[in-house]
Amino acid sequence: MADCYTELEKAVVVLVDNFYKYVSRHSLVKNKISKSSFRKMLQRELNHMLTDTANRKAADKLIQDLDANHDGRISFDEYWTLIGGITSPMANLIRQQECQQEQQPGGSS
Ligand SMILES: [Ca+2]
Repeated sequence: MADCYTELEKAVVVLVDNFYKYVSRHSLVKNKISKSSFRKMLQRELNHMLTDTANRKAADKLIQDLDANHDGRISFDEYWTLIGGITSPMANLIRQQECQQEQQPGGSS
């Protein structure tokens, strides 16, 4: 079935799969990522887009900011806030690059 997915649908599946990859399976708390697993995810999966992923203090600060209900774990909604936080500046960057390309003399016409 996944073969017929569009690029966007595949990207959504990747984002959802990535969350469940780091969910603590042996924990009594279901469907949430522990702090240590979240730190692991930052280092392994987001080390090009986020700086300081190996810095424990910076990672803990990020977890604190995302942990909306202060239970010390990252739910799917809280994880999604992180994804939004990463993609929003990326969208701005892509828009800026497109504007610069349009303004360059001799650019594509
Ligand atoms: Ca939480």
